[in-house]
Amino acid sequence: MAEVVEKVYEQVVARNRGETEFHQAVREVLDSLAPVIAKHPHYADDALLERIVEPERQVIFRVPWVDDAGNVQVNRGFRIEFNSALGPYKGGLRFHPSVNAGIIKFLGFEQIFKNALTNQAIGGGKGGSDFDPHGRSDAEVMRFCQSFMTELSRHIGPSTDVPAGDIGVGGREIGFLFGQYKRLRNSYDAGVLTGKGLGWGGSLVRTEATGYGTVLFAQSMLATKGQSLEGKRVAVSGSGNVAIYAIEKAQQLGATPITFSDSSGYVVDEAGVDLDLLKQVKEVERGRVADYVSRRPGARLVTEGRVWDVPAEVALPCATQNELGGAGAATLLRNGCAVVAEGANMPSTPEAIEAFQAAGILYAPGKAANAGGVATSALEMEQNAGRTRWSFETAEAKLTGIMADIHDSCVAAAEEYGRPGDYVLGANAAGFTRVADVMIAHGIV
Ligand code: NDP
Ligand code: 2IT
Repeated sequence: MAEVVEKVYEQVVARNRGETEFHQAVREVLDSLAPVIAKHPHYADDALLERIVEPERQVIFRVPWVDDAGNVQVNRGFRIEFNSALGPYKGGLRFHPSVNAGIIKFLGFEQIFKNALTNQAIGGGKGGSDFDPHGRSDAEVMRFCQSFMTELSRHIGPSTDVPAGDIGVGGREIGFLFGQYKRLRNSYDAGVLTGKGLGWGGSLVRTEATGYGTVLFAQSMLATKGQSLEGKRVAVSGSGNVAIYAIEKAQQLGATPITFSDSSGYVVDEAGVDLDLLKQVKEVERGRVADYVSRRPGARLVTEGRVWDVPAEVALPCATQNELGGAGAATLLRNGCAVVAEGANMPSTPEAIEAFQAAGILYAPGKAANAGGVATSALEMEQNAGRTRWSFETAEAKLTGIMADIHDSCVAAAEEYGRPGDYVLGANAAGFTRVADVMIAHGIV
């Protein structure tokens, strides 16, 4: 059976040359599927595997815009509409200089299975641009977003494709994107984007959802061992949307987050992160982690090595792909780390995952642990369609229920395919079978 998946993998590498992140994401899913296909061989019929690794549509476009100095800048925009079996394509937009087709494809591929795990009616997609918002004025970001949306608007819609935020895309960018979409279409389609502001169709809890969900997932994993987050030291990477609200929920559950980072280094705050200060620096001032240290006695900035060098019982990688490698995993394990839950997408390298699984610690892949963000986006779509607004408590209760269900689906699938406690197999198998069953029902499309 392994040959079937091997052949599909080789084809993916041949067809998508040099797109190493995409190869990595496909490899992980296909490896998990070997036992699924051995038990249910019909999932390999009718080229289903070959179809699921091939995006339904890929859009790549020019994004010209004028900077504050009057110079014309040209970026590249992407939207990969990967799979619409379960619902409209759904997934974020990433603005970061590293963005290329392979990165958007890996994110779109992961999104298919993540979205299936939420049990909501959302397909998988992803988009973005190699535009770097760091150091750009609000006016520059607005002009970029308007140009980006002028092209993207041809391809999206509340029942077709519904983008949201990701790295470099938050409330400010979603506002500019929505304003331009509304102007171009002359239509107030609130459900065309999620992560909107609360005054114009946004959902309470969407801002917090990814970080909160990641910590709730870690708590569910610990509960299987009769433990909780109470009193545990937590190492968090990143200092953006996901990291900030992972820290907030970990604190609410009695844990002590002691680190965060950005691309300039990481901060260790042994007294526990001062969340109000972190939000002020990152969300209000759009500053760097050094700005926190300069105002927080006892906190230190480290510019060598990785946040994983700091001893902690729980690790929450919340920055970017492949930020936690084999060396980081070895250090975490040596220092007694017993739980890793991924707030970011694919932050652990294959070597790191192998080390966590060999050590038998609790390890949750991003497509399960960070699904709370997109799940709450689907709740936002639901509110938009019903022209209604839920309270914070209602939305948070729904998020909590969804994260518990995802956890239980992963546990059940891992047991069904003979690897109890393997959340990678569990997430991939549970997500895949939901999508595959619907693809079969829809015929060869
Ligand atoms: P933000 O842009 O809000 O924050 C990203 C953070 O990660 C920043 O601290 C940034 O530092 C750091 N970072 C990004 N790229 C790099 C890099 N190449 N090297 C070092 N540090 C880096 O993004 P989010 O918090 O929204 O996203 C973080 C992760 O979570 C991503 O993997 C994203 O795909 C994933 N995710 C996000 C969801 C969401 O709802 N927002 C949902 C599910 C997953 P700096 O500013 O210096 O670049
Ligand atoms: O990776 C992700 O799941 C996201 N960036 C959120 C996607 C969404 O549509 O809310």
